[in-house]
Amino acid sequence: MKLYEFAPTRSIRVRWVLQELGVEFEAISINMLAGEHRTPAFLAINPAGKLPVLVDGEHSITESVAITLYLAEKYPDRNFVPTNLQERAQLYRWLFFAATELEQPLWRISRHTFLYPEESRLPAEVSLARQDFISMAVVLENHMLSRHFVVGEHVTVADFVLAYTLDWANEIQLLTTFPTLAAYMERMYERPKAPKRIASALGSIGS
Ligand SMILES: N[C@@H](CCC(=O)N[C@@H](CS)C(=O)NCC(=O)O)C(=O)O
Repeated sequence: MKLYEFAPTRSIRVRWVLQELGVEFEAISINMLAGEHRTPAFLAINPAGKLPVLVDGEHSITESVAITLYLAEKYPDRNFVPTNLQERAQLYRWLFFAATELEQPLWRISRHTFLYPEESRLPAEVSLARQDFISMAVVLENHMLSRHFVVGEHVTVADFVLAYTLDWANEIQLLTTFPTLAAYMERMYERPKAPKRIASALGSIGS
């Protein structure tokens, strides 16, 4: 398998699952700062020009959350996707929650802080998105008060996806009022096979 990645990005979610599974993969770094994700060669792999991409033989998969589910289902022995229908429903719930309710505000903040051209950035969007994140993080904070993992009693792909998303929030000081989420995220990154945190991955670019 080949993982097209760029260290500090959502690629971390996929790398995390691959490392936890202990499967061999070839890591291909696409330097987004150098615009390598917009070259014809990369656009042939993902016409959206986005990372991560997993290539498994003849199959190419995009969308970080979909890739984590694919990997978990390809290697079912680790139970990263619960077999129980009710637990699986909760897994999907929290994966969608991560990608829509938590990640989208974070993405809006990134866009209006440094991704859009300066003249297109709207400061009001940043404060609205911060508020949107906070009101949804309260829901997860309450859910995690007496829990170790987000679904059931064992780690699932939802924990890897959420931990990365919370680290992203932590990078922009959005976890300061969520001690349970901060502790959960730290606990997840203490796992022996955890990937680098975003800050450390950022620091490793070019080294
Ligand atoms: N929903 C997609 C989002 C992928 C995405 O936007 N990746 C960013 C890096 S984290 C990217 O490649 N951005 C390039 C661009 O938007 O031009 C996923 O989860 O895989």
